[in-house]
Amino acid sequence: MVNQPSGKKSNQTTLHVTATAPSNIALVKYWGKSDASLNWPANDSLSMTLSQAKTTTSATMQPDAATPSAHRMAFKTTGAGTIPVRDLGKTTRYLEWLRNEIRPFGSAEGALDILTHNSFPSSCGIASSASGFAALTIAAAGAWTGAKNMDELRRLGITRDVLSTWARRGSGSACRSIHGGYVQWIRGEASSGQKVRPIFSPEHWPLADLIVVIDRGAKSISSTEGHARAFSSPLMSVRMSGLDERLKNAAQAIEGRDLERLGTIIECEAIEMHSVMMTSQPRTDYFGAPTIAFIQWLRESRAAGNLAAWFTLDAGPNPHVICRPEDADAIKGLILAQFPGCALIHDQTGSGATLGPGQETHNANQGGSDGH
Ligand code: 2P0
Repeated sequence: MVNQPSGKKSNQTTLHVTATAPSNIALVKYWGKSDASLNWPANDSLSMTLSQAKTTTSATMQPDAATPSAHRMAFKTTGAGTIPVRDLGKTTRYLEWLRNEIRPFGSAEGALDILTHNSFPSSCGIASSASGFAALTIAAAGAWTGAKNMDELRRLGITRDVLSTWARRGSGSACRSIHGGYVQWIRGEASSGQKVRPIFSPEHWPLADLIVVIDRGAKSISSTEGHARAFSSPLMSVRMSGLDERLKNAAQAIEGRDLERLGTIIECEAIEMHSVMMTSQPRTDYFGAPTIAFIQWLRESRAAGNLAAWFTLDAGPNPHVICRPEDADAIKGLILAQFPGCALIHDQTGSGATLGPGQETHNANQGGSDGH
């Protein structure tokens, strides 16, 4: 439970709002939890918030729902129209938990119609649970309290810190997507002591993130399951012992805008996290030969002086190539010439989640074009 305001209630006039939340790429990773039920991480992490890869979620109060928890949800997809979500379990449980958190800040009654759209294809190496739960949290808070934008939420006492604390419960990495720029998630000595802090603004050091889609297949092991396996790896204790120092060094590299230093750190970090994954019981392999071929090519090209770019990896096979924005187009050209079958998403440092008035009307129970 976050700090509560002194009984201030909203007038609940706005019933239709749209939240947008970007994904984020971890530079120092969250992998392993001290308490899975609370998404309390085993270590601090540090991420860069993106801008192009984002989730847009609109929420509308249902005027005539059978029960307050009869939420209706749909995904807007590219090419297949609007698809009702059939398995509402995890999201409905989260929304009911969230409703109890929001109640002290304003009315949180009634069921919601929720329509979600990702700007990026699923399973492409972009953390959709981060942007998804961040956008859902903000949209539900807006629809339930009647707040039309982030300022109005803040006036109700629902600050970015509060939203981040809530979103974390839906998916750990979502807490970092509420904020912009470079964001540190501090685990604290107890779960209640966690903090999420934007430590450098996007303007401090804009960087490009070229997401190379080597493999579009859905990953076979969910991140939540992967987290649960992490401590079975004999490498995990070694990893834990060095992470504070690594995060400090990464923050210093960002402060000094030292790309070579940051790049060296993030490559080591990504390989170490995946080494933990591959040595967990049961083992968790998120990439294979095509990703290794890409990494080798990138490192050889860099060593030959052809590009100034470093990779990191999420829980999947698709590398994120971090480089200076002014070099991004040329590096894109080199990647696509070498790997012509890959798709590439050109992203960069972004400024965090937003809330605005609803942009369209919808009915989550209608319009499903493929009966998914
Ligand atoms: C991260 N990842 O720091 C790391 C790096 C993937 C690799 O956070 O169980 O979807 O919902 O809290 O946040 C992915 O895990 O897991 C993740 P849950 P989440 O971004």
